[in-house]
Amino acid sequence: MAYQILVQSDVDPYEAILPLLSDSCQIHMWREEEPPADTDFAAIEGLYVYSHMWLDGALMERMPGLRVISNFGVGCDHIDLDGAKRLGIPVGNTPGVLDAATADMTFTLLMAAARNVVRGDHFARGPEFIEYDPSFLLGQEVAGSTLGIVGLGRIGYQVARRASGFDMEVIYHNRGPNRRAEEELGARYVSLDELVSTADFVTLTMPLTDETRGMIGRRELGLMKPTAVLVNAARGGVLDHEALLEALRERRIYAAALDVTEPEPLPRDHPLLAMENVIIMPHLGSATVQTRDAMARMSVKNLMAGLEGREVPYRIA
Ligand code: 8YV
Repeated sequence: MAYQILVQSDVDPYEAILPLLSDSCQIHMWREEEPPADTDFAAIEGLYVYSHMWLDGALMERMPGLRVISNFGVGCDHIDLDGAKRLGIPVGNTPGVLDAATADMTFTLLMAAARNVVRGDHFARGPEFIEYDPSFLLGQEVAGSTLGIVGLGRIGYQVARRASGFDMEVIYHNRGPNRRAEEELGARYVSLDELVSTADFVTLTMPLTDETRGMIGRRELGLMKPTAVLVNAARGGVLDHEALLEALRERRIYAAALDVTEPEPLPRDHPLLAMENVIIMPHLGSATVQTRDAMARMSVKNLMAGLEGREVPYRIA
């Protein structure tokens, strides 16, 4: 008999996912904010979370047969983890497989913002580029500079590895020290204030939690160097967007690059979208074919384990 699963997703799930489930599961789609009115909640055994729609504990409570929640992605700030814990429902995620891709994107954004890649591209295509000028669009030197990583976990470690290839000094701030990064890469633990005031590049790769929400605000941005670049590859909520807008308008930092925003997407008339000194991506950190395939397999493994009554292999709560 097929397992009854609810797939929460406001877009079509990545093409590799549903075929992995279709043999063993009967799939019910949940596309809108609320699950479809005709959902037989009592029958649902598994929840597969694809997009970043909020999943509330109250809803889990309405599914007495729910044995597992599987999230496509590592960050689970859109899931009421406390609610799941309270109900004893294991939640699986996809750590590790997306570290390299996300670190690559973090570094891509760092380089692109430092060296004006997006502005340069627009300029080179536009009507004003009629004469080469060596004084134009001077960026910030990456090689030999200081990188400050806020949140040196798995992804941050990969960012630090990439930085060592660019002869960067790596400082970091975290909940606790990361001995491996210190020993292998010479990363040095500092306070958040020291990090933001001394780094030439600040990259954010921490999870969004009650502690990290709004962690980079007016004060932290105010401490940054006027030549510094900020890259957010974490979640929009860790950064105060109003304060960022001010800092960019007043040129108190050199540039920012955001893979993520809050809300996501930003309203189409949001003033950040009109700024030249910010690069904004549509949350592409882990968006490679290889990583998406690996995330699909891992998240399906978690789901199937829970449905079959086995230990969820990658469990966050
Ligand atoms: C995913 C991410 O693309 O894993 C995460 O936390 O932010 C991204 O890698 C996303 O969660 C899938 O929707």
